[in-house]
Amino acid sequence: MYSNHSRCRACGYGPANVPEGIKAEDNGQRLIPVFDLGLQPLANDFRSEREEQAGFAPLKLLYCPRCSLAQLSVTVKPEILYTNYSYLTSGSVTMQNHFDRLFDDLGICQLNAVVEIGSNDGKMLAHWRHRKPELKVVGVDPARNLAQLAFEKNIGTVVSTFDREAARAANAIQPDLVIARHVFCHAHDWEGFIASLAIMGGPETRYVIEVPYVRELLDKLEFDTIYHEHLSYLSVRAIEALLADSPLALDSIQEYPIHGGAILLTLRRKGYSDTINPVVGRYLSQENFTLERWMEFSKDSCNRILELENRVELLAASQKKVCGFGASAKSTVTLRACHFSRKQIRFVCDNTPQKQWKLSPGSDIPIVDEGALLREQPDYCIIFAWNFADEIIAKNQPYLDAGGKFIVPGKTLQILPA
Ligand code: DWN
Repeated sequence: MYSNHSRCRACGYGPANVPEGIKAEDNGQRLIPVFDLGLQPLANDFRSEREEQAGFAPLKLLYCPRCSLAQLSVTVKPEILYTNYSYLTSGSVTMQNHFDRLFDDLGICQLNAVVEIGSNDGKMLAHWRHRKPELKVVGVDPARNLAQLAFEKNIGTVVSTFDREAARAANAIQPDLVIARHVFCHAHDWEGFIASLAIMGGPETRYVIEVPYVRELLDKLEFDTIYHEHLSYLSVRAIEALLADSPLALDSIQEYPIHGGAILLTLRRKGYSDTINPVVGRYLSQENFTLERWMEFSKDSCNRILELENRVELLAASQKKVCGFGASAKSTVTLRACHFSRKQIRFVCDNTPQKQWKLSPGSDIPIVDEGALLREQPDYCIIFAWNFADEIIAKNQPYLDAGGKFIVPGKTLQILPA
């Protein structure tokens, strides 16, 4: 199901896979454990009561003292995680607005062809082609079930994990932009990923990678974004370490609030431009993701988990009904970290058909439709999809009007209305 990972993906620091406790021949250079949630289910392994779950794997974060990259201690097999994938790119207004911002910021209107790596159900490519009907698009994604949904939108998908062969196939449309949104941090073979990107397009092609920014994770204690799909937690410094010996160079960086705070890295072929964008140097000088910072994150995150666990236990003890909203990967992490079962959380509402009437991974908590919130009118509802909290609160005003309260997890726990 998984393999152990002990050598830094960005800079190669650390031994080959030498078992912990055995002195490696290379003077004991090791990645340092900084956050450990123990054995955890796979965050998107939503199964019905009758189906067998994929299993559990260690969820432990390791820190590289050389380039500061944080990365998981194991790599779960991609075919287990993604062949039949429950996560659909959100159809929310928040996400549609993000697609429009990217369309404008990346100048998609002036382009002929776009390849998306990790294209999921083709939602973004379909949105962009709706704005520019003559845009040639193709996706790359390993999930057969999602490729079918993309096909129904008339979006072609190379059904494969992204590699050189998939890149050659997608390159048939000669893309002038290749975009990978929230997929690079899922990649185990970084060199292979960058080499596969460079197979596509031509001298002017832009390669755009959007990933959660580790500064936001540390600042906002986003511990629930740490799960087996996210193998690495990206800093500009780690990307620069990786690109040093690659055919691509970092050309520009933008930040967006999506998914709790993301950076958009634009890469170009080396030699495209002889001017170094000062923004890269600014990020490198500002980044300070030290071991001490990570140890503080771990302590503060454990306190956040305890605070939510105790708050909900008290509510359950006083016979209050509590549910969740947003059966996200984040909800799986939080429900397990807080040791919640149906005793504390009656159900979790979600609008994803592939998740409904199944169980939150590793628990007996059922996932139900959004309408259950009004039908059951629980006293409290925890918004696990906090990255969409504004939109979720706005669309559930009737629940609030009937006396319901939202609990919004974050660096500090919020209860609305106060
Ligand atoms: O990297 C990843 C990020 C980008 O997305 C993937 N590996 C996994 C996934 O993480 P997630 O599951 O935490 O993503 P979301 O988009 O935060 O999940 C939101 C969940 O909430 C979805 O299951 C849909 C649901 N939802 C809903 O039921 N009603 C969301 C909204 C906005 C709603 O109104």
